[in-house]
Amino acid sequence: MPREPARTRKTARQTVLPDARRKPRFAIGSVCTFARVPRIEELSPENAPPDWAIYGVPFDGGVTYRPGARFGPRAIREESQYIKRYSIEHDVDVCQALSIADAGDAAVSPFSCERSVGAQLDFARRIGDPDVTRLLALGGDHSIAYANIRVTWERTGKPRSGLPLVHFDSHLDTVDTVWDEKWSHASVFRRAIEEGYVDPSRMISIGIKGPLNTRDDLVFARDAGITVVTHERFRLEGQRLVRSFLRRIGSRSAYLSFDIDCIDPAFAPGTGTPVCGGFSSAEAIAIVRSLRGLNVVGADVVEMLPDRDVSGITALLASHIAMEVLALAAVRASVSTSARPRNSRRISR
Ligand SMILES: [Mn+2]
Repeated sequence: MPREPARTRKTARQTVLPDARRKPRFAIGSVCTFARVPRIEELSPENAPPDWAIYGVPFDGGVTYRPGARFGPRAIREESQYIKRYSIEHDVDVCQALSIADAGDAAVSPFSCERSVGAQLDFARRIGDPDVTRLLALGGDHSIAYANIRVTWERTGKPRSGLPLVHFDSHLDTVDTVWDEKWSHASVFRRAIEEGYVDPSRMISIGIKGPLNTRDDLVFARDAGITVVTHERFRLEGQRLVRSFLRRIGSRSAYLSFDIDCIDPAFAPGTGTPVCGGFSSAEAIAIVRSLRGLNVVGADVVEMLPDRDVSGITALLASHIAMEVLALAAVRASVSTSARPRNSRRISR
């Protein structure tokens, strides 16, 4: 991937942050928003609609083990206050390149995963301008990715082959049913692939690690053509596989789903289905940065569980991962505006 300098546009809508020298980073206004970005209702006219909207999905009714991720969005927002706007590695000012807003939390239906999907769909579809605004969802358990993927697919013109997807996780999340239930955090990509929202031949699952229940758990993913990069395999040839994946999808609109349990519990204990071994925080951030060039048009960061966290380290990491995803989008926005006219801000199909 050639490293073009990410020139920052001059005339675009921007994100206006409070001046940290006047209003310190630890001072919160009416609500605590992600990384101190404005609430979507408070965007100034010149910065509306936002290029990206962050929203929380406080739902954990889809878990197969420990609950509590419903409190993830508020923990991530809380720990995100010290995030800064300029990426050294990408040489891009994320807030200058993109207008970002916090849309608050989605409505959920705590007793029913399927009904909660409906509530989240209704909420997400109304955020910002469907032709402009991309969605980054903070979980919540991984089941909340389904609705965000679906709305992203709708906003990218419903590509018939589905969206390419970069998936970070310990688990494949392609189980058909658990306890006879089709909707859970273990089935999210199975459902999204069945419905055609995701292109499994353009999906890469990074950080998968066992042990699994049975070797049959791998069958669907392999038959569907998902590129499964276990944690062990990533150590051996991960960067090569990521580069070849990026070449294969080119500039197609892609979705990124980040389950915080791909990180070693030593670095991210605040999660509900922990598996030992895994990426360090630094490795995970570096892998996300290595996706530079990815045309990310929707994303989620999920499975952050504050009650199991220590000193907020998992929530802090989740917030930084979310910012790194926005930095990827900022790089694309900066490169594309230097090459194309200003009015080409619509989500590329
Ligand atoms: Mn998952």
